[in-house]
Formats: sequence, structure tokens, C-alpha cells
Amino acid sequence: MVTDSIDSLNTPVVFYIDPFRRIQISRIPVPERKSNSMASSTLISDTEPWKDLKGHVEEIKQTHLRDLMDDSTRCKSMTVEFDGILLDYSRQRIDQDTREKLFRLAEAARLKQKIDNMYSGEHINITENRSVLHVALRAPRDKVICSDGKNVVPDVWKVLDKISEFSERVRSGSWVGATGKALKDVIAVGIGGSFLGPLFVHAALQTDPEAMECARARQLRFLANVDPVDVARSITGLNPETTLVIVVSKTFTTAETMLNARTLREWISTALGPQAVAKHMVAVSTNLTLVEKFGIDPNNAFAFWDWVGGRYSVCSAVGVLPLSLQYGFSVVHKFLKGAASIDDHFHSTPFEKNIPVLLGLLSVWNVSFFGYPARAILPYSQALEKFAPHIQQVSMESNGKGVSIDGVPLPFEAGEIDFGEPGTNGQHSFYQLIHQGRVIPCDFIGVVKSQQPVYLKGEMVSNHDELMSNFFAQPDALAYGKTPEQLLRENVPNHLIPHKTFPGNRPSLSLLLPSLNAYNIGQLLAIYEHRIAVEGFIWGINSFDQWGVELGKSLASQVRKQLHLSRAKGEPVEGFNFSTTTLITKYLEAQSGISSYESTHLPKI
Ligand SMILES: *[C@@H]1O[C@H](CO)[C@@H](O)[C@H](O)[C@H]1NC(C)=O
Ligand SMILES: *[C@@H]1O[C@H](CO)[C@@H](O)[C@H](O)[C@H]1NC(C)=O
Ligand SMILES: *[C@@H]1O[C@H](CO)[C@@H](O)[C@H](O)[C@H]1NC(C)=O
Ligand SMILES: *[C@@H]1O[C@H](CO)[C@@H](O)[C@H](O)[C@H]1NC(C)=O
Ligand SMILES: CC(=O)N[C@H]1CO[C@H](CO)[C@@H](O)[C@@H]1O
Repeated sequence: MVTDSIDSLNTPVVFYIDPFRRIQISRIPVPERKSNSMASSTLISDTEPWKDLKGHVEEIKQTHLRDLMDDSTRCKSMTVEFDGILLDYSRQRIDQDTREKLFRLAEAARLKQKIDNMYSGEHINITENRSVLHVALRAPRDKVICSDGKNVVPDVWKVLDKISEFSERVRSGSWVGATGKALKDVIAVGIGGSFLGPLFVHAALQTDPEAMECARARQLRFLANVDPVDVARSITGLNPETTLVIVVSKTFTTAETMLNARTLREWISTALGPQAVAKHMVAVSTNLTLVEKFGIDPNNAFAFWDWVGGRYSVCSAVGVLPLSLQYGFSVVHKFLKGAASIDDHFHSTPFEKNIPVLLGLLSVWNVSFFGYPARAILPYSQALEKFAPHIQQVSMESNGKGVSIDGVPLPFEAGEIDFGEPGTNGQHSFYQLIHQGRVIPCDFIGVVKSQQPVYLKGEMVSNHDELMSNFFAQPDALAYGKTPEQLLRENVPNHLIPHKTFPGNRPSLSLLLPSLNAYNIGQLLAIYEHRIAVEGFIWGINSFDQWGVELGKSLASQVRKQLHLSRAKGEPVEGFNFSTTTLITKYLEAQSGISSYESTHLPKI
């Protein structure tokens, strides 16, 4: 009854607004709250909607996608369009009931409120007491988005204006290197989020006609791995006189990035003298003290903020600076606008028309109720070749967690294994497993208008139509499969029938983009970022921290000390277990050559 006391902790009554904007009041049994921490310690798996879905999935398992696909009312209700993008999720193993139940789950998880909290700058990254405001990075100038009571949008635009001005000076040749030559090549040094996002966007823009025109005679490269081989690859064929190096590190202490930065500083100063560093190196960092100490003019440092997580930083100076140097700020601005369009959509659209929300809920459905552990990201576009590697980080670093946001061990698996390759390459690689081996839900991403259309006279279709024929065919092949009866009718010999049978019933979704210009690339990025946030909000985890990357780092520093002591002073390997001691000893013996540590060596390119 509505008159129940809502103050009673033991019989909580939950108010929520459902996606159709009716206010509902319902009683959702939850375990008693623990002490008054920042969030309720209720696990989503203890709620009624979760348990309801656990039962419901058993019913859905009795149906085949073939039959679900025959219901055209159902299918019609499972497409959504927004700003030129079409999402078709009819090939999910769901019926209309499932969708309602998923919305109920979203209510139980207070999804709407969590989204609002993110946009209003609340400290949802509670393990570090921070806001999470990558949406502010692409907000229009006049928008107000506050963190700790301060509108951050003017700060964002101050940096964007500075990048726009600086990149124009470099591109026009008014900023020159130490020997007076224009800087036409850029190496961006950074790892993880300082690398994968910008690389994805760079790869995607490379063949866009407008971006290509703007990038004429310029090169952008990335240096990420601490492997010296990556240094050699990144400088091959470049002349320090015409190269600008961007060092991207939030703290300016990232081990891999700083060693690579020192290596390139050596490369520049060996060729041009130490005073050249200020002309040839700039930084993206929050720590101006360390930037200056490194030898970079702090005026040439581009800021970002503690409310930008690494894997969500491509729309900050981390991505915007290198991309603006390569393509000009106006192209990059279109990319930001595309992302902003999805930001508004995600924030304000009712759930049943909200693309990131639908995608996130469907992913939770697959992972937590069907138990599918993986997801394949299959863009039918070579320009999106670096999309899956970027989403691997955004998704797995965000949602690969074992405890709830309150530190309670999860009784269910969160996160999923993401992988992917552009179609049609993937078809000739791992699709065999997807069709007849394990069930892996697939995201098919297609583009209506090719960046580089080709049509050969005499061919039945254009090259892009050929590509897209596969995009349209694969989802049905997965959903319907092929039965032994069909094979019999085709006179397939008996002994081959089991091998040629396709079980079908394999879920996928199709996302169709109008084209792949800078704007669309921004849209695609934001759709995935928010989808992953939705999953984390439902699972009740902190999608915005990444403590799991720390342990390996600290063990590496112990090894680093040991390698130094053994090489420089011949000290024996100590303090490691038997296996690691043996491996390190073998490595040191096979590579003796301590004398080579007395002078600097750069790659022999
Ligand atoms: C979190 O940060 C806010 C302001 O930034 C501060 O007032 C508050 O005390 C901090 N909370 C904790 C638990 O550190
Ligand atoms: C910059 O880094 C130094 C050394 O790690 C640290 O002591 C200092 O607090 C940092 N400054 C800022 C503004 O983060
Ligand atoms: C959240 O805080 C962690 C530190 O716990 C930080 O490394 C991460 O970048 C923050 N995430 C976001 C999205 O700001
Ligand atoms: C679940 O379903 C959607 C739709 O196929 C699919 O795109 C997604 O990859 C799946 N998610 C997971 C986590 O498997
Ligand atoms: C016997 C021994 O040295 N064991 C070590 C093996 O490695 C782990 C991880 O570094 C250490 O915690 C153990 O002390």
C-alpha cells in the first residue's frame, strides 16, 4: 500500500518512473541496508525483477529465433532510429515481455537516477571520490555541466580553443622546428586510453574524403608499447627536424610512456641539440610541474581533468590534440558534435527509444541470464579496424569487476569478453566458431554510404554493395541456421548432414550508420561508451575505476630493481619464487653484456 512508511529500512518501498513516464510505486524486497554508505549495498541479483528474469529466460530458451523472427509485430517493435542511426535488435533472444522485464530491472537498479547523477557531476567514481564527466568534453559552449559546483564547460572550451589555435599554427607552418622547418609529422606517445581511442578515430578518419584532404602530406603515428621495437617502428622514415612529439600522460608518471618520451627526447636532442626539445615536444597532462621538469614548455601543455578517465579521454586533449594536428580542428569538432548528439539522446530519451540503454540492457540479458561470456564486434568497414581494440579497453577495463560498488563480492559474472575484426575478414577467420561452435552474440555494424565507393563496369554490384551483402546475410544465417531437413531436400549425402547442419538461434544486433564521417564516428563512440555505463549501472559496479591493473605494475617494479642490481652489480636474483627466479636468471645469463649499459643506444634505423 502506498501509505507504507518509506522510512522503514526493513520494508523499503521503491518509487520509480518507468520508461513510459508513468510514476509507479512498488515494493521490491531488498535485504537490510548496511551502514549508511554512499550507495545502497543491495545487490541487483537480490531484487524481484532479476529473479523474474531468471525464470523468464527458461521460457525463452524454449523458443527458436526462427519463430521469433516470424512475428512481424515483434520485429517491428524492435527497431529504433535516432539521428540517422538505425538499431535493429529483433535478432535478440527476447520477446516483448522480456523487454518489459528488462525495463523493470532498470528501475530496480535506479538506472535513470544513476544516469542523471553522472550528468550532474556527482562523485559516482566513489573509490576515488570523483565525478565522471566525459560528456562535458564534447558539450557545446553554452551548456552548463558542473563538477563540485563549478561549470566545467568553459574550462573545456579554453583548452579546445588553445588546441585549435596551436594546431593551426603548426599546420600552417608558422610554428616551426629548431632548424626552421615546418613540422608535418606527429608522434603521439601514450598507452591505454591515451592510445587506443585516438588510434581508433585516426584509423576511421584516414579515408574519409574531407579528413583525407585536410591531412594531405601529414603523418600521425602512435607510440605506446614500452617495447623498444615500437620506438623503432614509430620513428622509421621520420626526420626529427620535421617531427613533433606529443607526450600524453595524465600524471606524467606512466612508466611506459615516460620511458618512451625520454627515448624520443634523446632521439631529438641527439639530432638537433638539447634546446630543440622545447620546439619539438608538447604535452597532454594534468601535472605542469613534471612537464616543465621534463624540458617541455608548460605553455605547450594541454590540460585535462581528474573527472576524465583514461579510457574515456579521446574527446579531451588526449585525442583532440593529435587528431587536430593531423586533420585540423574543424574536422575534430564534427567528431565531438556527433558524440554530443548521442550524449543528449542518452540523457533525455525514454528507455524504449534509447539506443545505449537498449544495448546495455540486452548485453546484461545475454551475459547474466543466458550466460554468454563474449561479444563479437563486427564492423563491415575497414575504417573501423581499430574499433574493437578500443572497445575492448572501454568495456573490459570498465566492467571486468568482481565486487559491487560497495565492495560486496558479486554472486554473478559482470563484464564480457570483447573481440572483433572487420567483416569480411572475420568471416574468413573466426566465424566458423560463431556459426557452429560456441554461441557468441554479435554486433554487426554497417555503413550506408562508403567513404571510398568503387564500382567496376561489368560487375553485378558495387564493391560496397558486395561488402554489405555479407552484412545483411550473416545475421540471418546465425539466427535461422540450416536444418537437416533442408539439407536432405538439397540431396546432401547422409554422412555430411551433421557437418553441414547449422543450429541457428544465435543472437546478434545490427547497427546501420548513414556514413562514416567524423560526426558518425563520434556517434558510434558515444553509443558504446554509454552502453557500457548502462551495463555497469545495472550490475551495480563501479565502471569507472581500474584497480585490477595495479598489482602487475607493482610486481614489475620489483623486477626492474632486480634487473638493475644484477646487471650493474652482478647481484644474484633474490626474493622471487622458484619459477620466476629461474626465468629471470635465464634471461640475464642469455643476455649478458653489461658493458652495453655504459652509453646510450637508440634503435639502429
Ligand atoms: C569527496 O570530495 C568532496 C569535494 O570534492 C569532499 O567535500 C568530500 O569530503 C570528499 N569525500 C571523501 C569521502 O573523501
Ligand atoms: C605532480 O607530480 C608530483 C610528483 O609525482 C607530485 O608531487 C605533485 O603533487 C603533482 N602535482 C599535481 C598538480 O598533480
Ligand atoms: C575513477 O577513479 C580512478 C581512481 O580510482 C581513476 O583512475 C579513474 O580514471 C577515474 N575514472 C573516471 C572515469 O574518471
Ligand atoms: C547481447 O546482445 C546484443 C545483441 O546481439 C549483442 O549485440 C551483444 O553483443 C550481446 N551482448 C553480450 C554481452 O553478449
Ligand atoms: C618463496 C618466494 O619467494 N615466494 C614469492 C613468489 O612470488 C610472490 C609474488 O611476487 C611472492 O609474494 C612470494 O613471496
